[in-house]
Amino acid sequence: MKKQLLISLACLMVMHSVSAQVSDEEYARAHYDKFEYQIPMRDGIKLFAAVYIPKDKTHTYPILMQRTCYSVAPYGVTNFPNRTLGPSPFLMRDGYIFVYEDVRGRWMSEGTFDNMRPNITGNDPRNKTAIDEASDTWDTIDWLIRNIKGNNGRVGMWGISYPGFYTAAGIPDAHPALKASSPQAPISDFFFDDFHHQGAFLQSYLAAFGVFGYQHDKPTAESWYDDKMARFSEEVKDGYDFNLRVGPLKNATTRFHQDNFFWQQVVEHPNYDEFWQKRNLLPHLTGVKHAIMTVGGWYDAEDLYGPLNIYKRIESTSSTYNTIVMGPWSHGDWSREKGYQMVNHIYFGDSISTFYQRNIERKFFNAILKENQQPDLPEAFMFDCGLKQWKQFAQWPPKEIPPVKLYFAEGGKLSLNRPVKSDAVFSYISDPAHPVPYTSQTEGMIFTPRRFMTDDQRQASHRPDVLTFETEPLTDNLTLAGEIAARLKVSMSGTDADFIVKLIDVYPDNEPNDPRNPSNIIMGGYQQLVRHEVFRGRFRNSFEKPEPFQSGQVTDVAFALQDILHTFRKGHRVMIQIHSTWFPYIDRNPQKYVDNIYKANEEDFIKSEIKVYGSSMVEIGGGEKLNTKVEGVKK
Ligand code: PG9
Repeated sequence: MKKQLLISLACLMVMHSVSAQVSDEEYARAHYDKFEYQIPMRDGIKLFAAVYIPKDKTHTYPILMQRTCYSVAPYGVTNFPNRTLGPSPFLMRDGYIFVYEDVRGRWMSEGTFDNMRPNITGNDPRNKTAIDEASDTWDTIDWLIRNIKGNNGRVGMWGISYPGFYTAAGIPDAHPALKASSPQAPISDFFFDDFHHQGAFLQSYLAAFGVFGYQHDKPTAESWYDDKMARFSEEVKDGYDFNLRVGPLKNATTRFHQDNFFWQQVVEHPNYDEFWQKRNLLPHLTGVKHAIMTVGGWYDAEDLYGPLNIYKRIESTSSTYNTIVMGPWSHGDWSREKGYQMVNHIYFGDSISTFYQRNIERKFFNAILKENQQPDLPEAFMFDCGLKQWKQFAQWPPKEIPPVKLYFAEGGKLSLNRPVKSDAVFSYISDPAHPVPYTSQTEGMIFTPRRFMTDDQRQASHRPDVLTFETEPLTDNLTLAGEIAARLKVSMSGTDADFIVKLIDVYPDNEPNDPRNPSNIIMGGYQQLVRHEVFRGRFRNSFEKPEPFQSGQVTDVAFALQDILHTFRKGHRVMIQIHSTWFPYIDRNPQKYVDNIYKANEEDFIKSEIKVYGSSMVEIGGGEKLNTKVEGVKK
């Protein structure tokens, strides 16, 4: 008997080591069968879904679903993706029924696409005509539960970025079988994430419009917009120079997007009007009854507002299990493991994504969907990007970390928690013809910029149109946590302006270089971007009703930068930079007030002397809701 036991143990170990060596695709093919369905929605439109079902029929399984505008390819029941099924290899091996669905109007699904389709509040599941992403999610789940054999009646959803939005958009009026949703890097409002930051347009997204601005005329497995993307031919090596030569955004319309319905909508709705407000998901996230785990990256250049505000909104309107995870990641890094985690030049640690996948995400879904338990996870699982360690908090923002106030003093000094005499005036000439580059590295016309989020700001520090303030070297570690408010007092010679505020971690001169850096960049004195935000000054009193500045009049401009958790180590300095152009990350403000910057003419772009008064300051943390005091957005 003992001999047999030993033999079977040896076989098991061999099988395990073999299974550990097979690729995710090979594992999926060996353990899952694939099916494809056209699922009818309440209005008769059919949505295409690819369903992967475990071959082992001795168990029932939860359903884990992703809804996407980016295609559920590969199409065909014999074709499997060359990556894991589901959010991670761990969950694929734990056994789930994985469902991927093309959303309405995209790829193999019928219907008409709408960016961030507005949610119809209280959309009664039996209402036959009113459809939105919540009703499509409800109808899909109802059909799956009734038609997919071997499911255990419990459904989870996950998705990153736009699929993160669809996960969050499925939360209102959720189907009773939906028990666990994990919106990851979710978009919540296109006026504050992706295409805009607080009213300023992200010109670096020009090349992305092709993906979202054309309807397909019928369900198709082939891309119908590739030719539109080709307009930004890859030989554009320097996006700064290319965009500067494009000139005013009205030229972008004629050159690239004349027939792009989404571009036309962006151009015709430059303010936070009803078009954008009804696409804001946050007002609909009330009375949530199932478990939510929102995930994001501290260095996510595309969707940072979304995860933080979806978590906070649900926390303030619902009593359900609601948690947040924020790691040292760029957009979607947590779904990939390269062995070590870097964002541009900055190293954060080894196997951080694997830690998250195995110890956080897997625990969340298995506890709720398999064990019908509440997950043993903290309210906020947050990575301190300065200490490079995970921290757990009972609430976010944390009240236990004291707030920090930063005041601007003469001589480029930044005063820590000590107000300075406020009659100082700092000024610069902002010239749209010579804008501040958003990155120290040349980048072409990319889908979206990412590396700049931890980029070195030394080149910006040397520019006369950038105000730079920094503390003395810290005598002890200083942790900054939570929301950030910039409270500026400004005046200008023009009648409009943007304000970019940046929080920067300045490394000591003796900081060693990092061998992992392919560019072997000098890390001594590196000025690492920690957090930035852009604010289009015309929206200072209302995002819906912009106002010009009165030339020469001292005016308050207060706005929120997104949250951080960053310990500035002993010997480092804290730095703040302020400037008014950041190109081509954001479009240039003419600095002469015009009703619609997308239609401004060359002659509207003027130099402007910007003054920032000494009573300005930046405030970090303290737990109170700084955002609500400064963002001026109707929830
Ligand atoms: N949020 C990402 C994105 C949306 C729209 C344009 C460009 C990027 C994403 O879905 O990947």
